[in-house]
Amino acid sequence: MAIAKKKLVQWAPTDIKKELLKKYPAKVARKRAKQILINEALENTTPEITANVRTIPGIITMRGCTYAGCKGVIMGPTRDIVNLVHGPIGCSFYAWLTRRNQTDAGVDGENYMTYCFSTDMQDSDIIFGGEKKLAAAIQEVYDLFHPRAITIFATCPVGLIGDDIHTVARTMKEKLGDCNVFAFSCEGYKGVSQSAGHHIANNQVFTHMVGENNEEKPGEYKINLLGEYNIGGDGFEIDRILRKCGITTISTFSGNSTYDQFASAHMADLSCVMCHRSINYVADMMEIKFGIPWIKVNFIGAKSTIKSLRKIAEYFGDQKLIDRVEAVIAEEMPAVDAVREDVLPRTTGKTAMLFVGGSRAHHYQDLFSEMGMKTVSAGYEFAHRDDYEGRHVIPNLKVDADSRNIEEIEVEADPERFKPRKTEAEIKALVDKGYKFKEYDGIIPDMEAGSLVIDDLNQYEAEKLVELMKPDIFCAGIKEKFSIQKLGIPMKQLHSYDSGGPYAGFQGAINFYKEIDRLVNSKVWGYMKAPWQESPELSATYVWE
Ligand code: CFM
Repeated sequence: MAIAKKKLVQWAPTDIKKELLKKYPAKVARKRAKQILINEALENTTPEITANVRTIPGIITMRGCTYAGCKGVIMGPTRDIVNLVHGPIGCSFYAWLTRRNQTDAGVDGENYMTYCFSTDMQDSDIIFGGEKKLAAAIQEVYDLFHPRAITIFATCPVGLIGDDIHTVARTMKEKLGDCNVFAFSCEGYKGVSQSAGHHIANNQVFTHMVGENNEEKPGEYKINLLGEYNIGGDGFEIDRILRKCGITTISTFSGNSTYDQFASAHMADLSCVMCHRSINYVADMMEIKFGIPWIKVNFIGAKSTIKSLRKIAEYFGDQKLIDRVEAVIAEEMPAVDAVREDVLPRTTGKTAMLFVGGSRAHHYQDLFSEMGMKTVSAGYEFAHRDDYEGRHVIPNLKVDADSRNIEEIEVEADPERFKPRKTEAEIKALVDKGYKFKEYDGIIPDMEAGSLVIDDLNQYEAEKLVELMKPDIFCAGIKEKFSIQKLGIPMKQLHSYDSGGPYAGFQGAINFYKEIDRLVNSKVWGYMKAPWQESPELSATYVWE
């Protein structure tokens, strides 16, 4: 049933929380209460939220599985590596091109992203084992494409029957000779969400590819862009801006990435972390092993883009780069401001809700605030406490059976290749000026007091929240799209961007302003009731009546 549009939020946050929990059995309500937080300004501390815990069975979560995080999120956007799924065909089919990570084949022309590689396990493979079939599939891939690498992904049944995918991978790597073959134990059930899959993928990427190519790369101001997956072409827009500034991207993890980018990542002089959730530990490992410092950046929102560019320039500290960055900002901003000023009178004062993944629910608040819009409630599907409260909580994170399930790899300084990029005095000079390395404060400090921060929001709570707070726009994913629209509220997918984007960088901000203006000011939601529901004109009786 359509909800009549009413502007005023009449419910106090505490009452909203109570309403969300009211229908649950006592035990479930107690558990969910810890994941629903009313933001309050506390002196020097951030309120604590429970996150990265199992979803309660029976609840329709927005989350995905561990395999999705490994195969789809981290490895999916690589273009010259063949990603071979060991499992029933459904796991491949439903992960085939459903995430809008774009690729550009480049001069080498290699791009396997549009293919769907699977061992297509059958009942007999489940009963008698699928290792032989996997070896044959690897051979077939090699004979057909001769890629630099073939990676193998375990799906749930593979874990259950115990196929030893790592031994198959090692044997095939030796046999093939010139093709790197390695595997991921990323069965869907392995962790509480896709976040576990990110970790499994990144550990193997770091172990099997990073540091393989010691060739010096051309270019100045060399960076790694970590946690940028080129959804809707975001990465292309960021690349455009960085190139214009004269900054060289040695590797992107992993939007439109190549094998060689991973292999050369240790040749960069700074790691810039876009999505903290999916990759912050890689930034740490790069620093420990090779001496590359890292900073948090955000290219979502024009202001955030400017801030991030300046932060990169300040790190290198070269006047030529600092001037170039300022020139690019001055060149790009008039077009951004023109569109922003045009939409502002129509968007100011509107409200948004964002429930997306593990970083966008935070990043996109910048874009909305540039449009004068307020985020009244937000949360992540699978982020950890540090993404909510900031990295200072990391030492106190509870280790439970689920997190223990995910391997932490031990990294040490590389005896030959560890090279501090700056002297201690240089780092100290930057820090004294207020420069922040390895820092992420999370979503909570950026949200207003009284706003609702909710972890792992589910279908029921999403609908209830919309019903109570009537936001002007709701942002989440495809599973939420139509149930929210049926409530008469515009819904924007912030995973796939529906069919839009890019939304990163300067051009992305322009695209976003226009799109959100169109959505929140559309009159279509006023026509949710069909004319005959409002005033029935036809009536009839059956002949036998
Ligand atoms: Fe990082 Fe992502 Fe996200 Fe993520 Fe994702 Fe994604 Fe996302 Mo969908 S890596 S945490 S697992 S920014 S696929 S590109 S949009 S949930 S907020």
